[in-house]
Amino acid sequence: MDFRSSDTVVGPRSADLLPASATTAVKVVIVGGFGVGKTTLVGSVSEIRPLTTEETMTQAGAGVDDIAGVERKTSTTVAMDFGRISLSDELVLYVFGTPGQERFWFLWNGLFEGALGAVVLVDTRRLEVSFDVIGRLEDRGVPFVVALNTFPESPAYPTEELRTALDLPPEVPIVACDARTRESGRDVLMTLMRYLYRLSAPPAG
Ligand SMILES: Nc1nc2c(ncn2[C@@H]2O[C@H](COP(=O)(O)OP(=O)(O)OP(=O)(O)O)[C@@H](O)[C@H]2O)c(=O)[nH]1
Ligand SMILES: [Mg+2]
Repeated sequence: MDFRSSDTVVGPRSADLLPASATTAVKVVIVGGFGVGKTTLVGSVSEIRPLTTEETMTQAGAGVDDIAGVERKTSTTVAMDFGRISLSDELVLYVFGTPGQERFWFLWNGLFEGALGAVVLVDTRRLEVSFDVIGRLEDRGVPFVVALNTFPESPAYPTEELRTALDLPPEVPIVACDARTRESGRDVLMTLMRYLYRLSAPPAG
């Protein structure tokens, strides 16, 4: 899809999608278990009004939606989140958030098409919801960084303890963040871009 062609863009004007100075546009995906803050992160970093596909959680989801630990949550992503952020004058990131609930995970295929990397958002109070997500990324061979979203009662584990618990290789960056603030979300995306750059750079020596 050519974001510059106004004919093909439905919704925001094409100028909203790609600033004139941008020379590189990169697609990244935010993944994570149910209710870890993916939609919040996309919304806080985006410079354009984020596109979200949130639906109210209803009684129909009772017994299907696992709300343990996130009892106050009233809505959930059913297709995707979309936002845009300029990390520099030239570099623009298109940020796609995935649905957290397993019954919507079949949508991952489309959301990962053309993506260079991913952020795994983790709620350290509910580490177990991250295991499958990380496994699926590894199966796909998509490079990722891990961002620990800080909630008020989040236990503060030492990073290396979390690395072991999540069975992450030593090179995968782990950073703390607050998905509600733009600066913090931006730092996470910068960490991902630096990591992707390191992976693509030829080894020194
Ligand atoms: N305290 C705190 N609350 C947060 C943070 N991030 C998100 N929340 C809250 O946690 C709830 C879940 O956030 P969402 O952004 O909807 O989570 P999600 O991962 O998109 O959820 P699904 O799409 O249903 O998987 C919301 O009520 C947010 O306001 C955070 O960093 N700190
Ligand atoms: Mg969501």
